[in-house]
Amino acid sequence: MTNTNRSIHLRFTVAIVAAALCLPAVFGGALHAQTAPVTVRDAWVREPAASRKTTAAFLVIENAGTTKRAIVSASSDAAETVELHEMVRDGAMMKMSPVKTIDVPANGKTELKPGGLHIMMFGLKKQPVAGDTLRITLTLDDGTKTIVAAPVRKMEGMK
Ligand SMILES: [Cu+2]
Repeated sequence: MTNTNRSIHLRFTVAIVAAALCLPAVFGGALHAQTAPVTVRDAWVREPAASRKTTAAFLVIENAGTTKRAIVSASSDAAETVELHEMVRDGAMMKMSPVKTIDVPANGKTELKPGGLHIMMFGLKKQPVAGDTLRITLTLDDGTKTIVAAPVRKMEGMK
């Protein structure tokens, strides 16, 4: 009787240890599978006018996966506040408006560009000039983060 109980208890302990050992491997695998399909390219930051503490960043985000993804937030150590923005028509004027998310379709891409979607940076800590590189972190709806190195460039005309 005592022996049986002991044996059951031992087996139970072994099962828990096995589960604990397996979990990180399974979790890590799932994270990797979700993270890999989303990539960012052609990131850049508009050089702000000398006295301005605000600028915008642009990039192309591609999703090679079969699940729609979305950028849910952005941050940067170069700015106090970073927001996701779009340009919307207000009568004859275009004005900026914050958006909650920027969708990236499955097997597709989303372009953030002047006159459209962009990443808004407020309260720049150091005045960025052409040639600098700012680091921006994008957080996706699956919780993964992508760090983007965005060179600062002068705006070439208006698009
Ligand atoms: Cu904006």
